Amino acid sequence: MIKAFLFDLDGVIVDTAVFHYKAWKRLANQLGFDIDEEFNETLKGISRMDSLDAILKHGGISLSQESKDKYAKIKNDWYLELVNKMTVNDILPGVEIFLKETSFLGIKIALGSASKNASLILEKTGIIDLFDAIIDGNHVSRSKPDPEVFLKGAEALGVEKEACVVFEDAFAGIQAAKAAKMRAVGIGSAEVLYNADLITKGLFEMSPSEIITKLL
Ligand code: B16
Ligand code: MG
Repeated sequence: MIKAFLFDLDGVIVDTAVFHYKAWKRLANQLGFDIDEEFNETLKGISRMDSLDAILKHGGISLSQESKDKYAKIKNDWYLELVNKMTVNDILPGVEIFLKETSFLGIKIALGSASKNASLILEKTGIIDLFDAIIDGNHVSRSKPDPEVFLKGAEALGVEKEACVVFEDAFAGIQAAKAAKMRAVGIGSAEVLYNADLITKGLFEMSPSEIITKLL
């Protein structure tokens, strides 16, 4: 029996990866090096500080914790300039109808994101009320692939983990879902997300009922 759907944010509900990329690239350029789109792929689903550590390593730079905190804040301010311009038009195709149909089926909905800006993004895009629980980077101490974010989501919804389905676009996110003993739907390519139970290109491709049928 499936009772809850837990959604990652970036890459599943909205495409904020492009904003993260612009802001991180600007920071890297200010520090005297560059990052490309291929490197940016490795940052998907990774927390802000872990992303900064990976970028600094990529640029061969070592900084004190104080400087890292300063640069993480500068990047986030640039990122928020872009997030603050988001509207309903930034929701990925099929997402709104998928969430409404999920709710109609009596299935609970939670967000399970590494982002500390998740609530702001859901407010800007006008879909925050469709979520029964929001677990984000402000509520967890361990990043995906640790299952903490999804286990806390199930707990907040009052649903046992075996009855939860996770929707994720990042390899680390599918690993987190599997570590939580949940079913995982990968949004993206089967080559990258080979550990998912089911793969789809996006929430526009299958209805919630079709997904449940395929998973059971
Ligand atoms: P913030 P998700 C993740 O979102 C992004 O994929 C990742 O690139 C970002 O570093 C992380 O959130 C933290 O975001 O700086 O806003 O706290 O895919 O877990 O929804
Ligand atoms: Mg993601």
